[in-house]
Amino acid sequence: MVGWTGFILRVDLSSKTFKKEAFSEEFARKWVGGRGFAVKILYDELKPGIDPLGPENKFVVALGPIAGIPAPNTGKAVVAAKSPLTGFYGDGNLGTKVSDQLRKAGYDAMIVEGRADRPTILYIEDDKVEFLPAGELWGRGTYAANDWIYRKWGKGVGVLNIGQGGENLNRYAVVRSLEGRAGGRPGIGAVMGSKLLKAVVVKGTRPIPQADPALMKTLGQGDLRKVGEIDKQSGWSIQSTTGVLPFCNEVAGLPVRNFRKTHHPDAWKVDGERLNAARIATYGCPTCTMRCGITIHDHEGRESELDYENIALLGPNLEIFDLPQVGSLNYLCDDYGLDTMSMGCTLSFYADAIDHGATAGDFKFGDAERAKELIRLAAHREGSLGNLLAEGSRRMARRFGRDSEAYAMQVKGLEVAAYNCKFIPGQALAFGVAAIGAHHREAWIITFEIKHTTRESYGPEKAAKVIELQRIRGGLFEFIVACRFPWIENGWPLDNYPKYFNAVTGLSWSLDDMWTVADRIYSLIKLHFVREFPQTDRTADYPPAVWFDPSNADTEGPIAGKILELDKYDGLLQHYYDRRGYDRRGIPTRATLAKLGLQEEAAAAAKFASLT
Ligand code: PTT
Ligand code: SF4
Repeated sequence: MVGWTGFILRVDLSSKTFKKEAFSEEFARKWVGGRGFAVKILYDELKPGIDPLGPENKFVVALGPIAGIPAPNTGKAVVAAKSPLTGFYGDGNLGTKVSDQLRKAGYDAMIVEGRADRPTILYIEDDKVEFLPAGELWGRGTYAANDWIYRKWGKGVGVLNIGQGGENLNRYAVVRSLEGRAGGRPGIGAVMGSKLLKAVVVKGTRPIPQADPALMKTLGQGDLRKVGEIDKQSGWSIQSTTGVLPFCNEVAGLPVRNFRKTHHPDAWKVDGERLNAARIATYGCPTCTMRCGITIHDHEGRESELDYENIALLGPNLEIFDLPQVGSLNYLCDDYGLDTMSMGCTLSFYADAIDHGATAGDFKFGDAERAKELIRLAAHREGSLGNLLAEGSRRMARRFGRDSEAYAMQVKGLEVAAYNCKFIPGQALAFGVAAIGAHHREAWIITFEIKHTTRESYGPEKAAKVIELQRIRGGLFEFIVACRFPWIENGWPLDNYPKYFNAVTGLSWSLDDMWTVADRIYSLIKLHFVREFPQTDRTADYPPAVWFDPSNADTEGPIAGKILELDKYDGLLQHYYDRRGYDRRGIPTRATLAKLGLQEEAAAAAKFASLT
């Protein structure tokens, strides 16, 4: 086996021991890496029903065969665990030097088990693993923790760390890395916190194994240059992801006021042009020539890195149209290590619930100062309100009752990304069937749907497009482990990725081989969900009910009087199931599982739920 290091590092925090475990060539070929490795490991090793915040959960960091090798945007890593927010497999993908450092240390993945007896920093250097006291770092924010780590070990090390959000088991706490990177939306930072693991620091000194290093060097370095040149011509990095904001506003797809409204005349105040004009610095992940991290001075004068999702969900969604104030909310989320997207949706849900009499409270849309205080409470689980906010919108709605779950903007417990699907059926489906809950990573169909098809259609072409995008976005880029932006934003051809994969592994895979792995991963994540929720049915794949409520339709603008229709959405969902080979409950059939080589996994699931 070439192209993989062939080893996983298994660390037990309870006993302070570690093992270097070899994995088989069959495992490597079947699951490739990243999300593939993570879901297979967690499916096999976690007993169904365990507490995600208990010592039985495992924190996995997984890399792919091209992770860390100089080639377009390979400086990424997948972090995964059973999610405290959703109750089944959850993961995220973040830019970090861990991508190359862990591989140079000799591992393609790391599994962290148990629970430390005191706050700990895990230090890995090649074959050495140390369990160091986190002492003075516990209780401090991610920026201070990162700086402390850089001072101690230098800037070359790979770092994953958490802030007060993860320490206090906020259910949507993220893992942070570098100056502005964050990943693991479904509470993977809280899983680190539950293990008293403040940070992982990695240093590796060996070469990453490659079948044809000379070919990979020519391909990788040449293509890095080309991607950088394309980016300069396209100008994408000028506004980066925030370039999409005026489009969403124009087509009535922006989340405003907890997604009640779809556009706003003041949206321009927080758009990509304003962001670029306020730019003070630019950051990027390792091996990237597109560098999309734009920072501005926030309201308090601190440096804050903003993307579209962060701006839309902490800005217009809360009816805040002051960019420095949005920067402040974002800064706090980054420093405390909270997911900006779930925090934004949780705050907007809280304001909406107060408006609708589901609870009493003093938070109003547009109140940036109170929002800052609420973020602090949520990060520290301070008081009953902090404890409530730290649970995320679905648990809050279940506590409030009064039909408030209809407007808790989440699917399977994960808050939705910043695309208001009141009348965008394909994107609503993409959220409904996203593997880990409503994440736009899986399929981002909105521009295709609005620019290239009929927006009104609930036809099979949209289900087919969602699957095509899931295979690329939620599949290929997550198991090969590279950033998808060169492809999605600058049209870098997909067939480059099998070329890189083949150069490092010596195999001759095509994109079709990649799609098989992607489908296998999707089916296994679904089995993970089914094992945890055996009574599940197709309603688990429905988006928030408010998008089907005629009384919630816009009264003016491009989609006035229009709203999603439930029976038609259900038909679109069926097109998706038919194409995927899932039954009417949305569970892969035995035949589908057999085709993907998942007979053993099916047998494990069949002990808990009936398979057809
Ligand atoms: C991702 C999610 C996103 S997706 C955003 S903005 W985006 C939010 N960013 C947050 C943040 O910042 N701080 C914070 N405290 N919470 C945040 N939560 C949100 O997290 C990210 C980029 C982006 S910016 C996107 S789309 C792409 N995502 C990729 C992906 O998922 N896979 C992949 N192979 N390539 C990707 N490239 C792009 O990476 P999660 P990052 Mg993030 C500050 O991980 O859990 O998936 O959540 O990783 O290194 O910050 O890069 O408009
Ligand atoms: Fe990171 Fe942005 Fe580069 Fe992707 S394009 S690797 S998210 S800096």
